[in-house]
Amino acid sequence: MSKALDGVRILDFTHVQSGPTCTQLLAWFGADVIKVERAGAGDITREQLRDIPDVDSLYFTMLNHNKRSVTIDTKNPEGKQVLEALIQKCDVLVENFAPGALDRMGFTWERIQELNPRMIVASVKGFGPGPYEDCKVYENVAQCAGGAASTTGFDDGPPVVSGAQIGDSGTGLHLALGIVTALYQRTQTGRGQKVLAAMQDGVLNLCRVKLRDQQRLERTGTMKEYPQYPNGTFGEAVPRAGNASGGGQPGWILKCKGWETDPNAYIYFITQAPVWAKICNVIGKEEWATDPNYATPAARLPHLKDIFAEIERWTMTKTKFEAMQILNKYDIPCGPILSMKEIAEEPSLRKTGTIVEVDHPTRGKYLTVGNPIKLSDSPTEVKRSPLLGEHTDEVMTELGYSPEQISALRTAGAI
Ligand code: CAO
Repeated sequence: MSKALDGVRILDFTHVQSGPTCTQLLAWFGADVIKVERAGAGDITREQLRDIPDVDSLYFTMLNHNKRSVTIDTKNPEGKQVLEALIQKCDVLVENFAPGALDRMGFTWERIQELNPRMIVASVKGFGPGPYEDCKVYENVAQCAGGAASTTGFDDGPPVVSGAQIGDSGTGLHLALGIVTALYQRTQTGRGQKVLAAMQDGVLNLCRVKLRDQQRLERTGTMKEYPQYPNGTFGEAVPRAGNASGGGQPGWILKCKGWETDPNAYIYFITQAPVWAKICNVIGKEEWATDPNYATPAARLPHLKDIFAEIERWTMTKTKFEAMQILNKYDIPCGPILSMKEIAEEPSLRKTGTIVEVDHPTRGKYLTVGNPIKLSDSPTEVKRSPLLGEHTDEVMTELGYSPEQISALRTAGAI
């Protein structure tokens, strides 16, 4: 079966996590992704957090599936010429170097346009234009600068970063959408364009509801769904909301049977208004369904702490899975806190290809997260990540270099 991005060639100049997340998605949708790496070293993540000596790390293998790897020294004049040939053959150049690195290499937007006016140049940077535009940025910096950390955690504790890589993988996703959009526009204009996804912007986009809350707070001085209401105090900025659900349906994380020894024996429980009477029945507080202090969502807001304490008395008598089973029967929205171990072993995720086992020539078998976006006419087959420079000869031959030229460039240290 054909793939959605068949025929699209990507010059993948990405490293670490944000850029590689983006190009991996494009590869899964069928693009030919040619990852350009530094000879001898490659993407720094190949050797970071290694669990097996001298073998590409899981960090690298899990972010670089379905790509080809070529090694080019792009600071070597002959290496630069190879890169120019690649620019002429590709549709998109994706990069997430520190600000200015591509220009310093000699590949300014103007130069790239000269070589290939159809080329789309897509970049992840830490910040957009402004006071921090020259800064190098990693995941947690973006989470802090994008508003996620100040709004995550508990009111009486410090800001907290999330385990979800919203700065890196989140921005990679934003960039991928920018690229396919630019490819679509190119079908009408015939021209390439620059695509920029700044990590601060990507995180802020995911924190959109918190900017909503900032304005609500400024207007009314309070937010009734936050745990600070009614007894705590609100300051000038959106506070950390603990595990509150943040929307119109109050929720909280509650202990389940076994919580004393299992750090993940918890359930997320939402007191959705339409099923309030069913919740009251399940937890044995039938009178709350009609008590004017509890019967309506507005009446419940000042009592949420007590309500969740009462529900927790019930959830603590059940495992998270037992509680799920019972609550689902009544359409009460809830979700178990799943550990990574439980997720890795979950058969339904294996069945859908969301968790995939991949074989690697030097590592052996390992688990990875497959393509979370499923297209009915463009199925994803997850293929192992390339070894460093595995496809240098193959790609050079496709670019028209003869075996003799390839060998001379290798001797010159260009590839
Ligand atoms: N041949 C020769 N040189 C190469 C090369 C190649 N094939 N590939 C890269 N290089 C060189 C670049 O030319 C550049 O050199 P100069 O600094 O002399 O211009 C250098 O390698 C690139 O380095 P960098 O500054 O991008 O890398 P770093 O490890 O110092 O910083 C990071 C890493 C991520 C902080 C930085 O790249 C960055 O801020 N990127 C943008 C934001 C981003 O994506 N962050 C998320 C990373 S994932 O957590």
